[in-house]
Amino acid sequence: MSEQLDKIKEAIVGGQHNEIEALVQAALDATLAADQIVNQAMIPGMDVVGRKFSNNEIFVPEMLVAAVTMNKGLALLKPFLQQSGAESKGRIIMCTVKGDLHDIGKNLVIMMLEGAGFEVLDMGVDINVDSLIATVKEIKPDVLGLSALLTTTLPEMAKVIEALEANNIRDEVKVMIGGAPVDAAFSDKIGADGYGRDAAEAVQIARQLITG
Ligand code: B1M
Repeated sequence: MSEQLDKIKEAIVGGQHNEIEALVQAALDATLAADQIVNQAMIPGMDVVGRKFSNNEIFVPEMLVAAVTMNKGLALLKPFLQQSGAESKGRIIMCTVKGDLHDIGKNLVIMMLEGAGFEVLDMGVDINVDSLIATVKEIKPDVLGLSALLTTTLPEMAKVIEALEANNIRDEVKVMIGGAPVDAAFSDKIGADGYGRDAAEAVQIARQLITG
């Protein structure tokens, strides 16, 4: 069992995008759970990629191929991560903040939220404050979810909250934040309503924020 997870992790690290689907399918066939494949093989693989990048062992192109590999694997797992189909538990807008192109974590959070019955509008990546405010006014979501992976884009989250206040709509929407450099202290500091460490926690926080 762990050999299969090891192979998937290695495929992510090595950017083996032609092999990942067969490996993931083989793991599913061996009755490994989708969340186990994601949390015990794919995300740890991305962490290795990040460490290698920090150590100058690999560069942006390799990181990009690892991301392609990850996305292909996740696409195959998506139906297994989403087995709800129940009526909407609430409406959520999700995006990655301005200046930040990382979307794998955001997409994983969206998959889990949808799987838990939330209706999610994915605005994508590199979303500026003005278009976010306009969309919040139009869609009136219960929760606004912001993702950031770069320390340089974290301040964008605070800007969004300031803009909600300036537009007098701060009380109308809960703000949930997440991403590798985000923590509870940062969330408190900028006045967010909740912080999710990972996709599973994001679902719990969204539930709490909506049900009160
Ligand atoms: Co970039 N990158 N990257 N990258 N990248 C990191 C983030 C980095 C830590 C790598 C490193 O140096 N070790 C580093 C940031 C350093 C820092 O700011 N301190 C970095 C850098 C520097 C860069 C560039 C600047 C590199 C360059 O060009 N010189 C550049 C910036 C581009 C930009 O955004 N403007 C860049 C580019 C890229 C690629 C495009 C090549 C690619 C992204 C492709 C894509 O996303 N489509 C990429 C990748 C793949 C990574 C790493 C290796 C992996 C990220 C990832 O997908 N992780 C990353 C290193 C790392 O994180 N280990 C790195 C897996 C994902 C499932 O986890 O996104 O953390 P994560 O999401 C988690 C939780 O954080 C949480 O739940 C998710 C599931 O558990 N979560 C939320 C996320 N959002 C949430 C929202 C919530 C709640 C929970 O509520 C709303």
